[in-house]
Amino acid sequence: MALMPILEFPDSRLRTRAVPVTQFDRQLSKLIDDMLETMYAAPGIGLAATQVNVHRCLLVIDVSDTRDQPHVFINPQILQRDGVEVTEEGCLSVPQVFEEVQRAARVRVRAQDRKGTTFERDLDGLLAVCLQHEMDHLDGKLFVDYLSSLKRDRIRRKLEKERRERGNVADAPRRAALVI
Ligand code: GNR
Ligand code: NI
Repeated sequence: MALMPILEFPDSRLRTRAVPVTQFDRQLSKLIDDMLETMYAAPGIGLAATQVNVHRCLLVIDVSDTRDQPHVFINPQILQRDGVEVTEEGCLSVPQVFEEVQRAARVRVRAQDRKGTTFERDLDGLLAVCLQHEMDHLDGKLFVDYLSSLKRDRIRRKLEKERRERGNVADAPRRAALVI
């Protein structure tokens, strides 16, 4: 297993659109395990492949308090959205920034598991919000895109300044508190 570096806004690679996963092999299984390890270590409740610079339609989530209920979604598609929910979101690719975002409260998703088997699930609560946040990453979209351009520019300048002060070291230590 290995930790993978997480790209940070405004890195243009976060704008890449992911392409479908077609090979359900050992290499995919290792990527999933590395993404789960990276998500738990960060710590975060979700991670999209885009954030670790792998531009494939794949994401992992664990919203459990016990951090022992991993979910893997490969080639996810939302079949139905219902209701509206506003949640204060954070993102491992936009560290230390928390803002309210409005999303569907419930979603029906179709996806594949690590073996390639297709399944459908109804999600609500944080799991539904997190799935939508992760699926945005696969489309090259970030939660700050829902904010005003003024706010987004402020966030960009703040993160660029912090990065300069850290000396532009891609992985200088910075452990955030678990973002929920
Ligand atoms: O850890 C995370 N917390 C979170 C909180 C509210 C809504 C979405 C998220 S996802 C985020 C991890 C992350 O950046 N995933 O892409
Ligand atoms: Ni994110």
